[in-house]
Amino acid sequence: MPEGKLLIGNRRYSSWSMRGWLAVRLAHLDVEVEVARFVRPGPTPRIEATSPNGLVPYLEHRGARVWESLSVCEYCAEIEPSLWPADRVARAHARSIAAGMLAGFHGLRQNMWMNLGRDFSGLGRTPDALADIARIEAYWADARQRFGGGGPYLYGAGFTAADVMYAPVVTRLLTWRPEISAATQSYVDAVRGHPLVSEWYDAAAQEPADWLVTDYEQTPAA
Ligand SMILES: N[C@@H](CCC(=O)N[C@@H](CS)C(=O)NCC(=O)O)C(=O)O
Repeated sequence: MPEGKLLIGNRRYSSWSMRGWLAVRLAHLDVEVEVARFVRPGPTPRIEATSPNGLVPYLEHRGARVWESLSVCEYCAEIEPSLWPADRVARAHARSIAAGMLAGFHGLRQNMWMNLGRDFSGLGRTPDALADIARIEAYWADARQRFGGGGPYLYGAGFTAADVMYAPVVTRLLTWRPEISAATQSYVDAVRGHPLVSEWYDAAAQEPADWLVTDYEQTPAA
Protein backbone atom coordinates (compact mmCIF):
# COMPACT_ATOMS: atom_id res chain seq x y z
CA MET A 1 0.00 0.00 0.00
CA PRO A 2 1.64 3.30 -1.09
CA GLU A 3 2.31 5.87 1.62
CA GLY A 4 0.97 8.78 -0.38
CA LYS A 5 0.74 10.29 -3.82
CA LEU A 6 2.58 12.65 -6.11
CA LEU A 7 0.57 14.70 -8.57
CA ILE A 8 2.46 15.82 -11.68
CA GLY A 9 1.64 17.24 -15.12
CA ASN A 10 2.58 16.10 -18.62
CA ARG A 11 6.12 14.75 -18.45
CA ARG A 12 6.90 16.15 -21.89
CA TYR A 13 6.42 19.73 -20.74
CA SER A 14 6.30 20.00 -16.96
CA SER A 15 9.71 21.04 -15.73
CA TRP A 16 8.53 21.59 -12.15
CA SER A 17 6.91 18.16 -12.10
CA MET A 18 10.18 16.62 -13.23
CA ARG A 19 11.93 18.20 -10.23
CA GLY A 20 9.36 16.90 -7.76
CA TRP A 21 9.38 13.44 -9.26
CA LEU A 22 13.18 13.18 -9.29
CA ALA A 23 13.39 14.23 -5.64
CA VAL A 24 10.71 11.73 -4.62
CA ARG A 25 12.41 8.92 -6.50
CA LEU A 26 15.88 9.79 -5.17
CA ALA A 27 14.45 9.67 -1.63
CA HIS A 28 12.76 6.33 -2.40
CA LEU A 29 9.34 7.51 -1.24
CA ASP A 30 6.69 4.88 -1.78
CA VAL A 31 4.02 7.03 -3.41
CA GLU A 32 1.54 6.59 -6.21
CA VAL A 33 2.24 8.93 -9.14
CA GLU A 34 -0.77 10.52 -10.80
CA VAL A 35 -0.34 12.46 -14.04
CA ALA A 36 -2.88 15.24 -14.54
CA ARG A 37 -2.97 15.97 -18.23
CA PHE A 38 -2.73 19.73 -18.78
CA VAL A 39 -5.97 21.34 -19.93
CA ARG A 40 -5.56 24.39 -22.13
CA PRO A 41 -6.49 27.08 -21.58
CA GLY A 42 -5.73 26.42 -17.90
CA PRO A 43 -6.12 26.04 -15.06
CA THR A 44 -6.25 22.27 -15.09
CA PRO A 45 -9.26 21.32 -12.91
CA ARG A 46 -7.67 18.24 -11.34
CA ILE A 47 -4.62 20.24 -10.26
CA GLU A 48 -6.66 23.22 -9.14
CA ALA A 49 -8.88 20.97 -7.00
CA THR A 50 -6.00 19.11 -5.38
CA SER A 51 -2.93 21.28 -4.91
CA PRO A 52 -3.03 24.26 -2.52
CA ASN A 53 -1.20 26.51 -5.00
CA GLY A 54 -3.06 25.15 -8.01
CA LEU A 55 0.22 23.87 -9.44
CA VAL A 56 2.24 20.69 -9.73
CA PRO A 57 4.23 19.03 -8.30
CA TYR A 58 2.09 18.32 -5.26
CA LEU A 59 3.04 15.61 -2.76
CA GLU A 60 1.13 13.87 0.01
CA HIS A 61 3.24 11.55 2.14
CA ARG A 62 2.42 10.07 5.55
CA GLY A 63 0.25 12.99 6.60
CA ALA A 64 2.46 15.72 5.09
CA ARG A 65 1.19 17.90 2.25
CA VAL A 66 3.99 19.52 0.25
CA TRP A 67 3.91 21.89 -2.72
CA GLU A 68 6.51 24.04 -4.51
CA SER A 69 9.27 21.96 -6.06
CA LEU A 70 12.00 23.23 -3.76
CA SER A 71 9.88 22.36 -0.71
CA VAL A 72 9.45 18.88 -2.15
CA CYS A 73 13.25 18.66 -2.43
CA GLU A 74 13.65 19.82 1.16
CA TYR A 75 11.05 17.34 2.39
CA CYS A 76 12.75 14.51 0.50
CA ALA A 77 16.14 15.57 1.86
CA GLU A 78 14.84 15.12 5.40
CA ILE A 79 14.28 11.49 4.50
CA GLU A 80 17.35 11.13 2.25
CA PRO A 81 19.95 13.62 3.56
CA SER A 82 22.36 12.88 0.71
CA LEU A 83 20.12 15.04 -1.46
CA TRP A 84 22.20 17.93 -0.14
CA PRO A 85 26.03 17.89 -0.08
CA ALA A 86 27.44 16.79 3.27
CA ASP A 87 29.90 19.70 3.43
CA ARG A 88 28.42 22.88 4.96
CA VAL A 89 30.04 25.25 2.47
CA ALA A 90 29.06 23.13 -0.53
CA ARG A 91 25.55 22.77 0.89
CA ALA A 92 25.22 26.55 1.17
CA HIS A 93 26.23 26.88 -2.48
CA ALA A 94 23.83 24.13 -3.55
CA ARG A 95 20.94 25.69 -1.65
CA SER A 96 21.69 29.09 -3.17
CA ILE A 97 21.71 27.95 -6.76
CA ALA A 98 18.67 25.72 -6.20
CA ALA A 99 16.72 28.70 -4.83
CA GLY A 100 17.99 30.80 -7.73
CA MET A 101 16.40 28.34 -10.15
CA LEU A 102 13.05 28.61 -8.42
CA ALA A 103 13.17 32.40 -8.31
CA GLY A 104 14.61 33.35 -11.67
CA PHE A 105 15.83 32.58 -15.15
CA HIS A 106 12.59 33.79 -16.70
CA GLY A 107 14.35 34.60 -19.99
CA LEU A 108 15.36 30.98 -20.43
CA ARG A 109 12.06 29.60 -19.19
CA GLN A 110 9.97 31.78 -21.49
CA ASN A 111 12.04 31.48 -24.65
CA MET A 112 13.28 27.91 -24.40
CA TRP A 113 10.40 26.02 -22.83
CA MET A 114 10.62 22.35 -21.96
CA ASN A 115 9.56 19.97 -24.68
CA LEU A 116 11.19 16.56 -24.51
CA GLY A 117 9.95 15.48 -27.92
CA ARG A 118 11.11 18.26 -30.22
CA ASP A 119 14.34 19.55 -31.75
CA PHE A 120 14.33 23.35 -31.68
CA SER A 121 18.05 23.64 -32.39
CA GLY A 122 19.25 27.19 -32.91
CA LEU A 123 15.96 28.83 -31.91
CA GLY A 124 14.93 30.82 -28.86
CA ARG A 125 18.26 32.63 -28.55
CA THR A 126 16.97 35.91 -27.17
CA PRO A 127 19.40 38.10 -25.23
CA ASP A 128 17.54 37.30 -21.99
CA ALA A 129 17.70 33.55 -22.60
CA LEU A 130 21.39 33.66 -23.49
CA ALA A 131 22.20 35.79 -20.44
CA ASP A 132 20.43 33.24 -18.23
CA ILE A 133 22.34 30.38 -19.83
CA ALA A 134 25.64 32.20 -19.28
CA ARG A 135 24.83 32.65 -15.60
CA ILE A 136 23.76 29.02 -15.23
CA GLU A 137 26.98 27.85 -16.91
CA ALA A 138 28.92 30.00 -14.44
CA TYR A 139 27.02 28.49 -11.48
CA TRP A 140 27.64 24.97 -12.71
CA ALA A 141 31.34 25.58 -13.41
CA ASP A 142 31.82 27.15 -9.99
CA ALA A 143 30.07 24.25 -8.23
CA ARG A 144 32.00 21.61 -10.10
CA GLN A 145 35.39 23.30 -9.76
CA ARG A 146 35.06 24.02 -6.05
CA PHE A 147 32.98 21.09 -4.83
CA GLY A 148 32.71 18.53 -7.64
CA GLY A 149 35.85 16.54 -6.92
CA GLY A 150 35.92 15.32 -10.52
CA GLY A 151 32.49 13.71 -10.23
CA PRO A 152 29.96 13.94 -13.01
CA TYR A 153 27.42 16.05 -11.11
CA LEU A 154 27.52 19.53 -9.58
CA TYR A 155 28.77 18.39 -6.17
CA GLY A 156 30.54 15.22 -7.13
CA ALA A 157 29.37 11.64 -7.46
CA GLY A 158 25.90 12.10 -5.96
CA PHE A 159 22.87 13.55 -7.74
CA THR A 160 21.78 16.29 -5.33
CA ALA A 161 18.73 18.52 -5.03
CA ALA A 162 20.67 21.17 -6.98
CA ASP A 163 21.06 18.70 -9.85
CA VAL A 164 17.34 17.98 -9.51
CA MET A 165 16.48 21.67 -9.78
CA TYR A 166 18.64 22.07 -12.90
CA ALA A 167 17.73 18.81 -14.65
CA PRO A 168 14.95 20.50 -16.67
CA VAL A 169 17.49 23.13 -17.77
CA VAL A 170 19.56 20.28 -19.13
CA THR A 171 16.54 19.14 -21.16
CA ARG A 172 16.16 22.67 -22.53
CA LEU A 173 19.80 22.73 -23.60
CA LEU A 174 19.23 19.44 -25.39
CA THR A 175 16.05 20.62 -27.11
CA TRP A 176 17.22 24.11 -28.12
CA ARG A 177 20.95 23.47 -28.52
CA PRO A 178 22.38 26.89 -27.66
CA GLU A 179 26.16 27.14 -27.79
CA ILE A 180 27.62 25.89 -24.52
CA SER A 181 31.10 25.13 -23.22
CA ALA A 182 32.65 21.67 -23.33
CA ALA A 183 32.45 21.52 -19.53
CA THR A 184 28.73 22.31 -19.62
CA GLN A 185 28.23 19.67 -22.32
CA SER A 186 29.87 17.02 -20.16
CA TYR A 187 27.49 17.87 -17.31
CA VAL A 188 24.52 17.83 -19.70
CA ASP A 189 25.56 14.38 -20.90
CA ALA A 190 25.94 13.12 -17.32
CA VAL A 191 22.48 14.33 -16.29
CA ARG A 192 20.85 12.98 -19.45
CA GLY A 193 22.51 9.64 -18.75
CA HIS A 194 21.20 9.37 -15.19
CA PRO A 195 18.80 6.39 -15.03
CA LEU A 196 15.96 8.43 -13.52
CA VAL A 197 16.28 11.14 -16.16
CA SER A 198 16.17 8.45 -18.84
CA GLU A 199 13.12 6.92 -17.16
CA TRP A 200 11.39 10.31 -17.24
CA TYR A 201 12.19 10.79 -20.97
CA ASP A 202 10.94 7.28 -21.74
CA ALA A 203 7.67 7.85 -19.90
CA ALA A 204 7.22 11.21 -21.66
CA ALA A 205 7.59 9.47 -25.01
CA GLN A 206 4.71 7.16 -24.06
CA GLU A 207 2.23 9.96 -23.48
CA PRO A 208 -0.73 9.82 -25.88
CA ALA A 209 -0.70 12.04 -28.96
CA ASP A 210 -3.85 13.81 -27.84
CA TRP A 211 -1.95 15.11 -24.78
CA LEU A 212 0.12 17.38 -27.03
CA VAL A 213 -0.35 21.09 -26.35
CA THR A 214 -0.28 23.19 -29.50
CA ASP A 215 1.36 26.21 -27.88
CA TYR A 216 4.35 24.15 -26.77
CA GLU A 217 4.70 22.30 -30.06
CA GLN A 218 4.79 25.22 -32.48
CA THR A 219 8.23 25.94 -33.88
CA PRO A 220 9.08 29.49 -32.78
CA ALA A 221 10.32 32.08 -35.24
CA ALA A 222 14.11 32.14 -35.63
N1 LIG B 1 6.97 27.46 -8.23
C1 LIG B 1 6.24 26.26 -8.56
C2 LIG B 1 5.90 26.29 -10.03
C3 LIG B 1 5.01 25.10 -10.42
C4 LIG B 1 4.37 25.30 -11.79
O1 LIG B 1 4.36 26.39 -12.37
N2 LIG B 1 3.77 24.19 -12.31
C5 LIG B 1 3.04 24.25 -13.56
C6 LIG B 1 3.47 23.15 -14.50
S1 LIG B 1 5.17 23.10 -14.91
C7 LIG B 1 1.57 23.97 -13.31
O2 LIG B 1 1.22 23.31 -12.37
N3 LIG B 1 0.66 24.47 -14.15
C8 LIG B 1 -0.73 24.19 -14.00
C9 LIG B 1 -1.40 23.99 -15.33
O3 LIG B 1 -0.72 24.18 -16.35
O4 LIG B 1 -2.58 23.64 -15.34
C10 LIG B 1 7.06 25.04 -8.15
O5 LIG B 1 8.27 25.18 -7.97
O6 LIG B 1 6.50 23.93 -7.94
